Amino acid sequence: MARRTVMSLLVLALLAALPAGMAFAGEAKKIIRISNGVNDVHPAVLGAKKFKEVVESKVGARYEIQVYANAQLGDDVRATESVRAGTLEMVIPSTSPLTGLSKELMVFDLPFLFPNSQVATKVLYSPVGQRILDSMSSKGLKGLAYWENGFRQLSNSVREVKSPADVKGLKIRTMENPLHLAAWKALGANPTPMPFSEVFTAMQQRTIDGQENPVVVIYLQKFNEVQKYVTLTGHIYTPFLLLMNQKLWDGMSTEDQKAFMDGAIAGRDYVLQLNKEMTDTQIKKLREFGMTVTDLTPQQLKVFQDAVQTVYTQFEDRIGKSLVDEIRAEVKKAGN
Ligand code: KDG
Repeated sequence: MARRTVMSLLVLALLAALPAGMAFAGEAKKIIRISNGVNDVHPAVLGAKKFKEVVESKVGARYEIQVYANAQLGDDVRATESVRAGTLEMVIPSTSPLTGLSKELMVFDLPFLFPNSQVATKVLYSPVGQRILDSMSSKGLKGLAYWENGFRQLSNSVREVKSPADVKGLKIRTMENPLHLAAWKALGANPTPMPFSEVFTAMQQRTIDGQENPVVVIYLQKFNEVQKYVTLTGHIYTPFLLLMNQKLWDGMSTEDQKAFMDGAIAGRDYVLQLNKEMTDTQIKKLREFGMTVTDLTPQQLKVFQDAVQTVYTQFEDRIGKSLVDEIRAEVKKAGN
């Protein structure tokens, strides 16, 4: 047998003996870029860094995780399209701007659906929550986990809001989501959808009066510099999705997939912990910065809840009535 043929056979035998996905010394690591729209002090980005730490501690010989904040690789919709196309590896969008892709995700946009974060996480981690996450695979996206974005609160630069009457006529930025638009219209606002990266400038230039986001976003993105009033409406709880290109996931070894799942869960729990730790202190700090932060009484909150009930009937068929019922039953179960 020619020497060259013997050499080739030896190389082939060596390759077959290597565990799947193992890299040769010196072989380039696979770069996994994760995109998010918030800044690098936000829990989602810190969670992504935790994900990096865990994944690289297990399979760092083969993968390098790179975290990109501030929508550097595109806002939620664009970055998610890049992940689907395979030109970006991972993204952490809110569910709300992705409802054009999956109408089932809109179930989480129903106002006042979850009473608190514990119930929300129980429902998200339940079989029905997992089914919705898994259904992303039909869109070319592997859903690794739900992470918490959180309860959204209204901020604005015009007046203190205690009732829907105070919302009347305010130009409020919403995420790109028809249900959010309908809910704010029902409250009397003049809502306008916009990607997250444009929100600060729009408030600064007064093209919008306000926006709605969890306290950690309002505080960490320094919205207090361009907004005067926050009302703790907690009107919608938005999850983040930790998504990967499905083909990339399918091509990974079981060991690598496990390392990525471990990282996803560690990141998820870290985000929950940070949100919990940060929210109350940040409300205090926003007050110290001179913002008027308004707590609503249960009666005041009920007026908001009643005013947006119409969106349930308006969107039930679009989301799927059986899914809405299933989620509401799961909410009830989780609250007991
Ligand atoms: O990538 C995440 C953020 O861009 C976004 O989802 C944050 O809640 C958000 C918003 O209001 O757009």
